[in-house]
Amino acid sequence: MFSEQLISKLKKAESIAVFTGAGISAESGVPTFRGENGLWKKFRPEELANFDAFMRNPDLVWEWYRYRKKIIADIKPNPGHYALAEMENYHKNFAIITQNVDNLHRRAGSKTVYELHGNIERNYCIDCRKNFPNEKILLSDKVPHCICGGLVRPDVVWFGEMLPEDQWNAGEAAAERAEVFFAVGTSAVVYPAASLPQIAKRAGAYVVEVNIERTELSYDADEVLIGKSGEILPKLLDTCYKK
Ligand code: BV8
Ligand code: ZN
Repeated sequence: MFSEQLISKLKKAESIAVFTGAGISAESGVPTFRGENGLWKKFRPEELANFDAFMRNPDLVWEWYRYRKKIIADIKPNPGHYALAEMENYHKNFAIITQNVDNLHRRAGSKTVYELHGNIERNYCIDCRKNFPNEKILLSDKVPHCICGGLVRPDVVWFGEMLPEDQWNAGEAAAERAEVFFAVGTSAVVYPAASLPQIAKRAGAYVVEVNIERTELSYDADEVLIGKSGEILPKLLDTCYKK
């Protein structure tokens, strides 16, 4: 299943970067964005995951995030997340660069995780930026208000918003340094995150895609592993590290 080239590279690589999207959390029960039962199917990103939509209809946008917060509160990491957390111990530099906002990589034990699109467990006031962790806000279906009167929003990056500079810079540096760069469970359509595989490739990385189907990225990847990340990543761990 894995090429000799990949196995030998992993055995001696110092720096690895793993770029993940909603697909790595699919087997944990988190709906993806663009799959059959994808979140965006019912809603389009323009409708909900942007600041104007929030200002126009804060209760609707909050309702959608409350629904997702509840899903995420009940789920747990899957074997794919755990395999990555274990792989980290075998390399001097190992970074997860995720587009996901579900915090599952950290919950699986990954230590170096860059969250490009924020974290749905965090919220802040749009006026005074006071932080409100989920348990702090009664998850009422109406949008919560800060003590200063401002609306409270989820700490995720909406369309048209800048990515957190420190996370993007660290993620980009990890992609440039990687000898092997994995892209796992992403449709690679959202920018600037989707430019990371190109950045890694240009800097000389061996690019490996793990997905249940081919994507925009497959053409440029050095190796495409078709299958579920929850099955492929534990196999990769056994084949490359345990033998
Ligand atoms: C920016 C957080 C500008 C919120 C998200 C036109 C109008 C407006 C904007 C744009 C435009 N054209 C381009 C843009 C830029 C825009 C963009 O890229 N749009 C795309 C859609 C064309 N980008 C932005 O707006 C970004 N900001 O550009 O700022 C700027 C510049 C300068 C100064 C000021 C501003 C911000 C983008 C961040 C948006 N936020 N999420 C939330 O979560 O609610 S994006 C959202 O999509 C999620 O973060 C998600 O992670 C991300 C990408 O989706 P994927 O993770 O790839 O998930 P998807 O469902 O698509 O795919 C899942 C994959 O998994 C599939 O391939 C499937 O086959 C696979 N899979 C399924 N099961 C498995 C599996 N694989 C393995 N195993 C399995 N079991
Ligand atoms: Zn406030």
